[in-house]
Amino acid sequence: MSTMPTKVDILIVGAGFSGLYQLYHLRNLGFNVKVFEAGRGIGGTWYWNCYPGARVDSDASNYQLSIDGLWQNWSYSEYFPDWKELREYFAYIDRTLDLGRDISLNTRVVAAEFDEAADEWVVRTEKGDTVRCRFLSFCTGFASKPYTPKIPGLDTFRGIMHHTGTWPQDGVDLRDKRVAVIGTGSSGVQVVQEAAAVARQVTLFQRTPCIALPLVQRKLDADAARKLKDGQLKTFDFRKKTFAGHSYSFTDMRPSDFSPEERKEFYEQLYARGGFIPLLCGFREVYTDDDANDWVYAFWRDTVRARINDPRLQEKLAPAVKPYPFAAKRPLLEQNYYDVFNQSNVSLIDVNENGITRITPKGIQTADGVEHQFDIIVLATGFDAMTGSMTQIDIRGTEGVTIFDKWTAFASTYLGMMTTNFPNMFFVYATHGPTAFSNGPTALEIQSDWVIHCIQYMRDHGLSRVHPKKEAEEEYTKLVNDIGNKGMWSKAKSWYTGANIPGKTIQHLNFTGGLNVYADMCRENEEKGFEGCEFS
Ligand code: N01
Repeated sequence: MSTMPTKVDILIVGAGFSGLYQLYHLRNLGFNVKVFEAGRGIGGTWYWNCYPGARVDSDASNYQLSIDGLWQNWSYSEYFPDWKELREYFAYIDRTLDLGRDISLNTRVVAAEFDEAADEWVVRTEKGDTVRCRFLSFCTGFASKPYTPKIPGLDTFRGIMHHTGTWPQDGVDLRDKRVAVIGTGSSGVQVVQEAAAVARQVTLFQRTPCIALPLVQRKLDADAARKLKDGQLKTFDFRKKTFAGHSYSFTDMRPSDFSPEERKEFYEQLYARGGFIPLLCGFREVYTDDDANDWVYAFWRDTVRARINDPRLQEKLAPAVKPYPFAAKRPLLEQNYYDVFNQSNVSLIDVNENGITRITPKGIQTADGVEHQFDIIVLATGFDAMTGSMTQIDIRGTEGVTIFDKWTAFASTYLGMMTTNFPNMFFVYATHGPTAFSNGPTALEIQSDWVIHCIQYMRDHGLSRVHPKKEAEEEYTKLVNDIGNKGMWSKAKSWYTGANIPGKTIQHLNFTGGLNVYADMCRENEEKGFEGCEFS
């Protein structure tokens, strides 16, 4: 791959979907662009998250870039591809678009400082290399800073212990092992399913039950793939016009339009279609109306309980009383998660009743004094999401302020892509974008197009510096938080609001008004000459 440059027009940090999309387009516009990637391979999330069972929850036709010449010759073999196939897709992107020559792998950016005299960023890597660039684009995603809770004795464990977000590239064999999984988010659920099939014993340490919807996996044979391809251009066009960037969206139907039996039948049909369909094609009122939310939760709970034999586990996994509003935490997708708890090799410890007191050399000790012995401990404990991907880097803008200093008390951005005092710096699929509420490729393409056009505009107008006006940033940040407050996201503790990280300010970190609304805002902003930005 690429040799280390000393100066480029644009430096992109991260070789996931966003980084590759931007590299391709900016290079075609004649800019000198390089990508620095911390991993030894491209793929971003799909490089790091190679834990057993890792799989995307967007469907095949939506989980791809819309670059012409790329989509025509690629088909996934499953409707919800796993990490291995996603890596094959990334390799295909690399080959087809000849991107590798501009990507430096194994190159972690640790610091960046804005040189005010030159209007340039000076970027430093972990190995001590320095590169100057006019524009700096963070394509570091929303989940690149893993979170590990400070459990006493963590470093004393003598078995194998890994966080799902930094899983060893050569894998860990779970066969016939005693496996502990801490965490019940998307990562924990996927590991449990996979481990249950091969491990001698799987013990899940649960703090909060997750609300997982059926994935409904399907193989995509040649005929199915051709059908998706026939509709692909329509999919790319339509997905930008929907709330969550998928090729389906809410209808105008309300719970009151249905009798209780019809309502149930309607949701059964949505469940049978799988994925996020029940979430995004059901009643929109679920997000604002307590009764509608209660009804959908009860439907989910009863459907799940019917799959679990043990009444104690029914109550643990799908409690009678809803633990938080339906969809207030990110819903996840499962294949046989609830069924595996009927197996004799799978058990659950509720840490609210019997907390983890320490990790020991042999396993995990709980409050009742029992030492549970394990060969492998899987930390599926999530991420310092959204802001963490950037605040973990020493980024210094004008006046010596770091992004960590600026965002620690309260994150503020303009359009979820720029922030004042950090000129010529962009970020996408991150803080204040439609990020967690959208299909990745749709959101990052909308945002990246805005970034690319802004850079192009500056070149065309002979400008060397841009940053958002303070008032514009304040207004946008207020909008993000005002819209967020109208939903029920604050009624659950999750990474949506920073509540999963002890001490982190609780705030709305995503634009929850809908990707379609966000896309319109970006388009109008661009039509008005990037209103709210200050150029010089
Ligand atoms: O992380 P999470 P994740 N003791 O934050 C628990 C994407 N993703 O990696 O709920 C015990 O959701 C914590 O408990 P609680 C996707 O967007 C996608 O699973 O806070 N438990 C929670 O259960 C996803 O939403 C896929 O009470 C502790 C879990 O750890 C996002 O990444 C796959 C604990 C963390 O869940 C993050 O998902 C993977 C403690 N001290 C990830 N501390 C796809 O399928 C934390 N927990 C595409």
